[in-house]
Amino acid sequence: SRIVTVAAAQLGPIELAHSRAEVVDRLLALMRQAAGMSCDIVVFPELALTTFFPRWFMAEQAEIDRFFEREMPGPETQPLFDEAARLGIGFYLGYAELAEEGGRTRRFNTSILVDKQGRIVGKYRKIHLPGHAEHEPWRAFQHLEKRYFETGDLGFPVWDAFGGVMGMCICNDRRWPETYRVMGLQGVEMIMLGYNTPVHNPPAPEHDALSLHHNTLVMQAGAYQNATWVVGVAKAGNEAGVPMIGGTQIIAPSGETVAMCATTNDELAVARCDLDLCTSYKESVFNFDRHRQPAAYGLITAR
Ligand code: CDT
Repeated sequence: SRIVTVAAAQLGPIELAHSRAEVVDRLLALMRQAAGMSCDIVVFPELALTTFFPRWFMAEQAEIDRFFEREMPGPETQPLFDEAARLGIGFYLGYAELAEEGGRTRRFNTSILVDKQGRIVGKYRKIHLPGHAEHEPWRAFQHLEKRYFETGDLGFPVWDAFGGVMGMCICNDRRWPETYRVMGLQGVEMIMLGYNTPVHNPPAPEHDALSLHHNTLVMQAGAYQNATWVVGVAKAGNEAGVPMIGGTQIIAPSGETVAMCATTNDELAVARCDLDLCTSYKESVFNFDRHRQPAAYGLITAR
């Protein structure tokens, strides 16, 4: 067996007034709890350093850029890397990334994977950006990811780390089977993802009562159909008056949830994940080389 002990570190709300230092202190507390439970890695949510700012329309770029990190690690996030190295624990962290690339400023909804020595081993930029690009005042709150971020340009890579094949995605990506399959085709054994999901979806309020069901449904299906562990981590609770789902959980390659948070606050769900549990699925029902029929799937990439 190849055991990776994982802590899914759910966060309760982060308010607009909370400083980066206050949030990093919460992340450090969860990281220390995880290390105390002999975890190899702690997984934090999407945009884990600030409130979920796409819920507000902001016209001034300077106002928007307050929520972005210009360097990673930067002065306020360095303590996470130092403490991870000291404790010998890795982490996944979602944050808003501002990068100067090709002579222009680019903004992405990003996650990184950091090893037990505090070194960044992987970076992912969110590909499926939900919501809208223009101010829609009829909504109770905005979801302006299409305005504030560019579509990720790094694909869905996987990394050899923590004794296995690791992958990342972010929030809305988890609803799309292609996300898991592209990593599945690279032999992924554990997909880590963070999310910020309002209970209420303004364009489709008829789905609201099913938000937790859909969360579990897509992650369990992705895990089973691709013979991989999935670690899904929420920023939850009533944030700036907007209720966000919890439902943080760790899912085995069988599709079964093996650990789950019980609250919508800062809380760890911990599981000893045997990466070798992927093998029987990868070699039988989901032996891709034997059973997939890519010649019949052309339409998926044709449009
Ligand atoms: N952050 C993020 O991607 N949230 C979306 C909101 C739902 S829009 C249906 C999500 O897919 O959870």
